[in-house]
Amino acid sequence: MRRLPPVLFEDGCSRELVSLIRTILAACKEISFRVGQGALSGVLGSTLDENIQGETQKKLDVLSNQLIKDILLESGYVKAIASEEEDYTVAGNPDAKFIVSFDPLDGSSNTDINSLVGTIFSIMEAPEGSDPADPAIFMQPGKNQIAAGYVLYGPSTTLALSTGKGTRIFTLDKTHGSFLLTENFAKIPEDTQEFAINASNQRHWQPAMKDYIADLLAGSEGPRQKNFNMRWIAAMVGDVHRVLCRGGLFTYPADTKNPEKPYKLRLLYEANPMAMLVEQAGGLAHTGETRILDIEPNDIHQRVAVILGSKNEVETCLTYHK
Ligand code: AFP
Repeated sequence: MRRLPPVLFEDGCSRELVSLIRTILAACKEISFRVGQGALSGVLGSTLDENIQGETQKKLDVLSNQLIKDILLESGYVKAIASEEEDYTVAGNPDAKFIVSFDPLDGSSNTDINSLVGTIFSIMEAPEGSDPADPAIFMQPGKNQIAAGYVLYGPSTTLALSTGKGTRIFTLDKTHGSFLLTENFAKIPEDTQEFAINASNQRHWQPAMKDYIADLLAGSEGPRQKNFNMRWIAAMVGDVHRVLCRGGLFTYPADTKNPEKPYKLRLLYEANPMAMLVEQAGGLAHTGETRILDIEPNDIHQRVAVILGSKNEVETCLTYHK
C-alpha cells in the first residue's frame, strides 16, 4: 500500500491540482466521520427545505455541502463551484484556474438506514479571463475534466480518483487519516452478468430499455442465453463502485413518469465524473444517444440518461437503442 501524495505527483499533476484534490479530501474525511457517527451525530433525518430540484434536503446534505463549499472557497484554489445543493454557482477566487462541480452527499436517502452514500466531484479549468460569477464557465463537456472522483462512505471509506491516466482506488486509513492506494489502475471486466436499474419504473421506460431488460430477465432461456443477476443500491456512488470493482451495467434511463423530468441523474456532478472514472477503467458511459463526456451542457443542474459499465454489455444495450 502506498500513500496518496506520491501517486498523484507521479501522474504529472500540477501542485495546484494536488492541493485542490487534497482540500476536497479534507472535507470528505470530516463527512466520513459525521456519517460514521450515524444517529450519535444528531444529523440524520430531513430539513424542512427543498433544493432547486424540488428534492427534500437531508440534514447531512446541507452539512456536507457547507463543509465542501467553505473549504473550497477558503482555499483560494477555485474560481467557482457548482453543487447539487446550491441553486446557482458560487464565485470564488477570480485568479484561480479551477472550477469544481460536486454532489456533496449522493444517495442521501440512505443515511437514515445506515446504507451507502458518497461525495462525487469533478474538476475542470475555467476559460482564461472568465468571470467567476458567470455560470457559463461550467458549460463545458465532460471530456474537459482534468480530474474526477468519488468518496464512498461504506464499511470502509473509499476514494476512486482519476486525473486522466487511469482510475485508482484508495482506502482511508482512519488511524492515520490518510488515503492509501489499494488498487492501482482499476479495470472493469468487459463482460458481465450483473445489471443495476430501478425496475419499479419499468412501465415508464422507452421501448429500447424495456426490450433490453426483458432479454436480460429471460436469462438462459432468452436470446442472451445466460442468466443475469440484479443489484440496486439507490446511490449511484455505491452502484458505480461495484461496477468498478467487479463489472456490471448501471443505468438510470429516460422514463415518462414525470414528462417534465424525463431523466434523473445530473450531468455535471454525477454523470460526468462517473463517466470519466468508468472510461478511465476501460468501461463505457453513454446516454443511449451519445457518449456522456461529449455532451455540451446548457444548465448546471441538467439531467441526462445514463448507461455505464462493462464495455461489451453497454455496447449490447446500445444496439437496442439504434
Ligand atoms: P439522492 O442523492 O437524492 O438520494 O438520489 C440518489 C440518486 O440521484 C442516485 O445516486 C441513485 O442512483 C438514484 O438517485 C436513485 O434513484 P431511485 O430513488 O429511483 O432509486
